[in-house]
Amino acid sequence: MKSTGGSDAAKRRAGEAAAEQVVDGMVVGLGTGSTTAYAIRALGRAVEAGLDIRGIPTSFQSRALAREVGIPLTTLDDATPDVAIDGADQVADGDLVKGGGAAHAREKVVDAAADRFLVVADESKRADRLDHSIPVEVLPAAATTVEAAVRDLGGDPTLRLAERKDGPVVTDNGNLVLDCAFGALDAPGDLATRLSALPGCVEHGLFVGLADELYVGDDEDVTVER
Ligand code: ABF
Repeated sequence: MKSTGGSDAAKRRAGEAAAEQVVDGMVVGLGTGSTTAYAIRALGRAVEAGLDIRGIPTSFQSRALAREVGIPLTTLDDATPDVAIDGADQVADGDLVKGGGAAHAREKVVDAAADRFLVVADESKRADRLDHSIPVEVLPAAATTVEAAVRDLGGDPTLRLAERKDGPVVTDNGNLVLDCAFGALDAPGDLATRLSALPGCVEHGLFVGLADELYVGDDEDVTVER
């Protein structure tokens, strides 16, 4: 899983501290990304030691990792997550930008459905104000119209390309991603509402007012904010 941002030790501390919140009988939303992967691996070790949980993955990647480490899986059709553990690309005042892994649509569905949403991040993700570009997943047929609408909202959209630049990134849902630069956001909630209203926008990466607890790792410790 590709690693971004701060040190692996800091990510590991955050992920493993959040995993300790999971107890017998829980249904756990399993986020995506390198920090959450530490939580999933810790949960796999706990399952091996006898912890009885079920996971609901948020992406192809997190499903594959959960299966690899032996976490039994379920779906939102059959269970409600007691807790979700998921990473972020940027965190400011409890609000998040997510979607660097193009998994934010399913992440938002699972994270929002959970009774408790635990965000795991290293300290490099913290900001005073959100100014990271906002990933917007769009129906392929709506890419051009959503690009125009994002420009009308004051943003600068760029179609996300695959690493080898031989085509666009295609999400697990078969859609495209526009990375939309808006600069520093004074009112992330307003922008979130406007983006959600665009026809053809499947989901955007602004997670406003969703996080319940923040586990931030550094090279020595983990800070928990509720
Ligand atoms: C997912 O993975 C995201 O929505 C976010 O984009 C990314 C964070 O990855 P990492 O933990 O590798 O920095 O949670």
